[in-house]
Amino acid sequence: MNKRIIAFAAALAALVSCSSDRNSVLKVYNWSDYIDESVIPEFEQWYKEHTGEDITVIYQTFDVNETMLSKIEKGHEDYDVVCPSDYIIERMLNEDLLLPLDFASIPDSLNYISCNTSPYIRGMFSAINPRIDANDYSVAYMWGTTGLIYNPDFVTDEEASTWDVIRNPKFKGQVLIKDAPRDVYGPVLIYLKQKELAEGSTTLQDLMWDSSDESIAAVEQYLREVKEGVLGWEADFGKDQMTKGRGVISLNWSGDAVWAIEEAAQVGVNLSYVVPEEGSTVWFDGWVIPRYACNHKAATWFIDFMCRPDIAIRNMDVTGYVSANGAREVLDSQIDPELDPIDLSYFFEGADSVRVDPVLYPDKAVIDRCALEHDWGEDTEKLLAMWSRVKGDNASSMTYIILVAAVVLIAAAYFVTTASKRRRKHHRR
Ligand code: SPD
Repeated sequence: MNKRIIAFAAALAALVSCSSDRNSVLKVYNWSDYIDESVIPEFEQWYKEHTGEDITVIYQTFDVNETMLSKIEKGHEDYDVVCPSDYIIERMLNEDLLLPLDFASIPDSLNYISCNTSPYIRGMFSAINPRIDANDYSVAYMWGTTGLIYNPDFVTDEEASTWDVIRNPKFKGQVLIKDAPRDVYGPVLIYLKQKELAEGSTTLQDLMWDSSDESIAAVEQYLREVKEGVLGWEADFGKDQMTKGRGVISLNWSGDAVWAIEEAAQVGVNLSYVVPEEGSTVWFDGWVIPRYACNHKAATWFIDFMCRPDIAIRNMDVTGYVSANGAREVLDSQIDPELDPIDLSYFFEGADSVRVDPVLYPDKAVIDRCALEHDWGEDTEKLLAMWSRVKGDNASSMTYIILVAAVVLIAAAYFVTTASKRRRKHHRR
């Protein structure tokens, strides 16, 4: 039986197993810190107002793409809407885990999907999967780059202009690395292949497909050196650690950078963000309806609601991430006359000189040195194994220290008790 038949049979079984009360429940599974949570009850009201039906949203979060994927891929969980990143959307399409989107049921006056049809976003979504157009199965939510948040009081702009700063012994114990294997692998490989990139014997795009044993081994070796100076492999606490001044460099996403820079400024900590000169990844997270979903109707309406420009602006303001929404009012909401103008014409028509935060919306020159990650299929296991080897050493040395400490404590307690028993015996005599 091929994969598609298995997936279809499983989906049929899932649909049959959807209980009747699922019509009034919508299960949303999103990244943590990735929404203004006040929009959720508003969606419930809006849905009731326009469909006459009650809906209760069960909202759950994840920190790592792979956790979310495994729940659906292996656990067949009945989430109605989830928000994977580009290369995971690619994989879910390859494994037939997504349902095509159909907004025909939503009245024209309430259909906000067209706001998300910026040619740039549509083009990038078409590039997600070379075989299947991801635009038919997903709607972009937020997007950004991978780069470095740094504290310019300790790290110079020149030092932060290269990925190699994460290995600089000067910053030992103050480096935070995102616990996201693909998002770390890409930049490190780009750094290691600078010479080949400069010579033209490889391209950024080629590197996004490079799952060779040789490249994985080179990245592993490099990360083992980086690890000497790592303060933490973080899923979501890096931005906070930077804000509190505990870290001075964080390999992170642009949205976390926007959040951290704003928070830090309020407590007098200076932070900046850069996409290093060697190049990086540009990423897109999009709403999808997994094959095992039970409430397609509410899922479709939820995705539509997320595209409403005022909702998109609120989600941006709370999370620091940049909406994929191409509506002019979204751009207008971000204009700040005190900022230098940048070229955003690739995203908003005619916006070749707009005063917006370049961390939020990367300038065209930054986008030109970034590439989209791709699904490696079964080779992903090799990457995940490498990642646990690199991080796992930490856990085992820590486990070892705890074990030794426990043995020492037990032995000490034993000797103290035995000695005091002996003393008591001696006194009694
Ligand atoms: N706290 C929400 C973070 C979501 C960022 N998604 C980035 C994915 C890059 N592959």
